[in-house]
Amino acid sequence: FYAIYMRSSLAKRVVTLHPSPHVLDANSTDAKVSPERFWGSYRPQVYFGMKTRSPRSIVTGMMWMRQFSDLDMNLRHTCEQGDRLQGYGWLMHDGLTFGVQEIRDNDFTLTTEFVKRMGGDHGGDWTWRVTAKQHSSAPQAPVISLMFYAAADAQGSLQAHVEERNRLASITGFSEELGNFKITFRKPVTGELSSAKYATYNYLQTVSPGLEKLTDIVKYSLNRRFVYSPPSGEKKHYIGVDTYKPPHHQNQQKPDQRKESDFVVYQVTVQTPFQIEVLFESGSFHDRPNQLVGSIMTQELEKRKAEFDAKFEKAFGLEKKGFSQAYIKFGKAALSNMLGGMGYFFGQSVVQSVYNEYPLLYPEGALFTAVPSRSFFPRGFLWDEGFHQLLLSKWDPQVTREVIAHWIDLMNMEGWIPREQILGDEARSKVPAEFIVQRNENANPPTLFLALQELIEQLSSNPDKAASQPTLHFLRRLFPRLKTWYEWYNTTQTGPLPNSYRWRGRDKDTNLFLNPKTLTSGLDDYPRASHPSADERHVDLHCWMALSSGIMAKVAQLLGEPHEDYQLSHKVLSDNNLLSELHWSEQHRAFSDFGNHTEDVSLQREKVYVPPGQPRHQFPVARLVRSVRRAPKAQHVNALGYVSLFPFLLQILQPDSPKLEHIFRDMRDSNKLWTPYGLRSLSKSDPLYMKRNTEHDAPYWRGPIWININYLAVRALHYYSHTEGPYQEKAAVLYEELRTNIINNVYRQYFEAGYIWEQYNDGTGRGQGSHPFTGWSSLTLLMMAEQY
Ligand code: 6A9
Repeated sequence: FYAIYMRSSLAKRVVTLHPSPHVLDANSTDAKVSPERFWGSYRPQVYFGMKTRSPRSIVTGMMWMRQFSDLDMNLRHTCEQGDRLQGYGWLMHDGLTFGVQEIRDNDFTLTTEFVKRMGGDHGGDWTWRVTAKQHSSAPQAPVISLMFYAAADAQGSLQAHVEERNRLASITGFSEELGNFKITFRKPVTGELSSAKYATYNYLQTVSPGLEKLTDIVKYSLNRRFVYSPPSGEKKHYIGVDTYKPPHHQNQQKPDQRKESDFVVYQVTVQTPFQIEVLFESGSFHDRPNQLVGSIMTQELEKRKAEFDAKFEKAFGLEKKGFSQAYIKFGKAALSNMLGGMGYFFGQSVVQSVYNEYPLLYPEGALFTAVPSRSFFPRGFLWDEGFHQLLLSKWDPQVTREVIAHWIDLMNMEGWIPREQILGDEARSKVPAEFIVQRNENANPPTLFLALQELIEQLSSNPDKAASQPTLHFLRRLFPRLKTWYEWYNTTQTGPLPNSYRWRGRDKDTNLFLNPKTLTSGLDDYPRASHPSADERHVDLHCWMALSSGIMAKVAQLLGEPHEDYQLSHKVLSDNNLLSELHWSEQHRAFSDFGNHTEDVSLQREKVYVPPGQPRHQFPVARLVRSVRRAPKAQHVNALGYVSLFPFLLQILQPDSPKLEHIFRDMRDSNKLWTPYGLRSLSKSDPLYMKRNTEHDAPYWRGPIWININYLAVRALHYYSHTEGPYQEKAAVLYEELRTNIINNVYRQYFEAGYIWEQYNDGTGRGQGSHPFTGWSSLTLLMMAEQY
């Protein structure tokens, strides 16, 4: 009985939040406390939409489709790579008051803009303006349907107000966080001053059991019976929202238990070019001077754009550095997409510890965070976020403080934070079931310390005491939890030898991978010891801990808290002799992991026994499995690549360390890490270079160029080139070359292929993987600005 009791109470630990006070007050994101940040484009997973920073926000959004197209179904809503848009993303976005986005569809471009206006008690008003223009290549002006909607999420109500038969003039509504409000749909016009264009109207007023169902509800309501009949042109049938009829096959599924909430869609169908405005007005905003529409909207937009341009130049100084307007435009897009990619998520993770038989639901929680990719992974990732905040802290340190606070407040009593945050139905609907569960042994690089380092540096470089207060106050609230977080790494991720570390979460019981993955390190399939074991030690984690202990010491010191233990850990972990003892391989002349390892592995087709006389096709296709030709033994791992660079990347190496010479040589060697587009993740001469991990698992961190690590490399080169030492000049030369290569390539790919990408091909420089990927790849802007 005791054993059972023990297990269940231990099982609860994983889903029990840490008891120390939250960094954020419970109401910190409420409209009353933080009105300017209440409304925002916090739905990065849709092409265009806004919501408030509240758990069950009313959401607003836009879908669109081209009429009379050969493509039968081209309804666009959530960002999907399968839509094959030529490009989309924010050109300008200040994270606070306005944004300008351009969406390039096949033969037309939609510009989606929003401006907010403060007033009343619920975060004020906003106006959207959508401008559509056909491409010069389009054979004729396309007819487009825009579908603007509002949807409630388990609370609040919406009423449709129809005028002139089918035209939905407005939606009024009420919710806890917004009070009363009104959304008005203006008629399309050609330009700001011109009169209304011919258009047809449809609307849908229905209910939805959850936000992830909105696209399907619209899709299953579409009907071809409507007639488009412009004054000078032929009559044609077009597709419009009608009444919602759930598809039959859904009957088999178990009925949705969730509460149904109001969902109202306004469809306007009109030929390009046109412009259309939608206004949100808060009922509590009484002394509104005028409506934010037409020329007033234009003035407001122009004002915000000018302010944005000025602030951008002040923060990043690209003009002063002599960058051309095209580069500056790219830089603005990089920043704007990271800001415009911020989301506010609410929900529960699904977690698993060794003590529970089945996955458990984590407590409900909120996360305000940037996301790596609006299309493919529009959700929070722990180590991505530290990189994101390196950029955002230069623009708005308040954002960085709030984001770190949200992440740290998600910590459980053990000190663990789930690595990938899949919160809420919408987020979950994008992730296959097998990827949802998060395990509490698993870490992810503590890059939030990089962001904290930046905040601390801002403190010391700013003589204004009053300006330091928000960060000091934040650090004071953060510190108790930060200690626990640091301790969690320092106890659960230790290695076999004193002061060594080991990533958990590698699968040792399989022969299905060429090299079992280390997802927790963030470098997924980067080669590690071939045979995972408790005897491993990982050099990247060692360096992360050296960095983290140093920042812990600094924060403690700033706050007047005991800092000696952190200082001591930092000293030990940064000791170059110890580092070499644990991780330098004389044989490979590189820093390396150590573990039970053999190089002699390959994937081989398994033999399938087919009894004589039986037809071959009745037996399963043989799988690829790993064959090990020579037994593993305890040794340094031969891989050369990003992991080998960590003592340099995180600036643990002393400037006079002779190891720098080897590192610089390998970096500059085109047969190893150097390419004209940045450093490749794994040496071209490595046995696992560009090798698949399984039949279905293409190489990921085994060659391609990743911008987060390249950012760290450029930053480290900058440091070593500004620090006295025998390799100072070499570092300066490498710095110039590497920085230029990366900037030019990411820039070129953006203009040629329409996106900032997840990674870049080491042979051609071409962008590949998810796109847009305006998470850490946007750090290119910091390299342009030379702000490290
Ligand atoms: C799996 C597929 C629709 C992988 O940028 C986020 C992470 C990084 O933290 C990590 O270092 N990416 C990098 O190696 C992307 C991970 C995406 C996992 C999604 C589900 C969804 O299918």
